[in-house]
Amino acid sequence: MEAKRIAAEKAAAYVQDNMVVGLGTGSTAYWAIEYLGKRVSEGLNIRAIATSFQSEEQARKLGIPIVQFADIEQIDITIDGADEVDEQFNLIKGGGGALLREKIVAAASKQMIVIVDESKLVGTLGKFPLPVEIVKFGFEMTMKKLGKLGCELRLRMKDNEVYLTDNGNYIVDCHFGSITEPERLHQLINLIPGVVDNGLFINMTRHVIAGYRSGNIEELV
Ligand code: ABF
Repeated sequence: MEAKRIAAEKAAAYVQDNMVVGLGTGSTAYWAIEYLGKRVSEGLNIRAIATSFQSEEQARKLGIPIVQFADIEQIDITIDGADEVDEQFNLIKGGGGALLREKIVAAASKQMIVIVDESKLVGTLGKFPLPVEIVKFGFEMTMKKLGKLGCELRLRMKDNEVYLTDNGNYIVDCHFGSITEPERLHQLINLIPGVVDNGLFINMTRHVIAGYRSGNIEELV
């Protein structure tokens, strides 16, 4: 927890007055939202867009003003976590189920800071199962086609029910083991009818902040 918290605090310090801020999802982004809430209570003037109902609720409770896409031209900075980060800053995201909103927010942002603890830094992506958001209609067929890409896959469940995203879709967790061509895989997955998007984030960030259990912080740019 400490490693996530210190990375989040460092990232939150990049936020300046009058910025529109994208708020990530997950236990690392949680800390960034907490720090931003503290800074807002001390007078920082920002507007924010959240990547999940959960983060939006947290932000509202802290008094961070929430806006919608109709209210803004673009997002100045987004701070979000990740499940894996490789040396080229390609990411796997979506373990928390918010990958689609996270990608829409990241794509609308001038810059994205990714905050992780050291355990998320990897040489090659793929040990963490890649989350793929799919629509309900025909999901069995969509899953068959995903399986043909060479992964072991599982429909995500929660409390004995099929897990539903904030967008009312399903998530399939695809275990590839090793993803040697992330950009190509990203394209192949998104070409399958029924797939909404997948958790590979390619060339979406140039700034990663990693917290270490030792208390050190590494900024990769
Ligand atoms: C979000 O939260 C997701 O994209 C990712 O799945 C997850 C990271 O989790 P945590 O910060 O809780 O380790 O950023």
